[in-house]
Amino acid sequence: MSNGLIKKIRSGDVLAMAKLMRDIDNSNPEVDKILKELFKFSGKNRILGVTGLPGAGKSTLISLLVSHFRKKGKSVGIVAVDPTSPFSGGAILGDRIRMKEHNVDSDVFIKSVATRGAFGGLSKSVVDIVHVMEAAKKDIIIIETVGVGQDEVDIVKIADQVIVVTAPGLGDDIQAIKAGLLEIADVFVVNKSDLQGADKTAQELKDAAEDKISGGLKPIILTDSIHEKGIEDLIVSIGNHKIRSSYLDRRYRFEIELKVRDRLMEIVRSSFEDSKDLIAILKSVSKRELDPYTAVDEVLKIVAR
Ligand SMILES: Nc1nc2c(ncn2[C@@H]2O[C@H](COP(=O)(O)OP(=O)(O)OP(=O)(O)O)[C@@H](O)[C@H]2O)c(=O)[nH]1
Ligand SMILES: [Mg+2]
Repeated sequence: MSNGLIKKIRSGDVLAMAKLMRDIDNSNPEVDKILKELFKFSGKNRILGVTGLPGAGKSTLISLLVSHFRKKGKSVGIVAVDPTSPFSGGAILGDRIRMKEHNVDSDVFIKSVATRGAFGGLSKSVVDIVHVMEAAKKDIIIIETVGVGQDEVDIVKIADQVIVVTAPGLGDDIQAIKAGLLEIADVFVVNKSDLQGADKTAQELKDAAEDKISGGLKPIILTDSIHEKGIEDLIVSIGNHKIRSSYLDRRYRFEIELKVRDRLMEIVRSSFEDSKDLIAILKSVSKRELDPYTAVDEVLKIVAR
């Protein structure tokens, strides 16, 4: 049964992919079995993380990248985390329409993931969805996320190249970029270079990056996504990117830590429902016979058994 499904996923069957991703969204327990099988296909395709300030033009930029990749005959998977604005741009819209018409095969597969929902659900869903896209042989997988919350910043750790996008006119833009993003960026894009202040934004970014980043300044590329300027430079930078030898270590360490955290949380939560030992610990804390700090040690001893 799962063999048939895996075959379909491998062939990029849109319906099979969409169904599996829905099961991932709904934390269907059957899903892990399939994902285990799919793992052998992971770690071979390009994964780009596109993050940065809200409204900087990430989606517009991604649409242009996608149309470039499509011209080169590459298939693309996009994971959009909590998209506030839908994708625009002929390339993607065109493919979306084609997707609807054929419904069996598509070269651009877009999946939106909502941040609202279960604890830690965001990163877990994205990690699993990317595994499905890798198995479905998407040559390039792009993760779009707003770089504001910690979860959103962390998730780009699964990308082999991280593009941090900013733009002039977004207020205290550079300050708003988390230090963590400056660290994790492989390339910076100052989009909306058609607007006043783009050079100033680039300079501020350079200063901030020099302050915060050890080991070499990362490239800063100016783009104007509306008039399609500077995109070539970004494409070259993506093409030339040397994936760090430590990339897969970083990626899978993040994935394992995430899954361990989720699993532990689940065990602790359900234990408070049905484990006499945990309930007893809780009662002791409520009666103030035990402090919560000692309680943590006790709980960990029990769940690690
Ligand atoms: N002037 C100008 N406007 C742009 C440029 N790129 C994008 N925009 C506009 O900026 C707005 C936001 O663009 P999006 O691509 O949705 O930005 P985003 O970063 O994906 O936004 P969120 O996903 O909501 O964080 C849209 O109205 C775009 O048309 C550009 O290079 N110049
Ligand atoms: Mg967007």
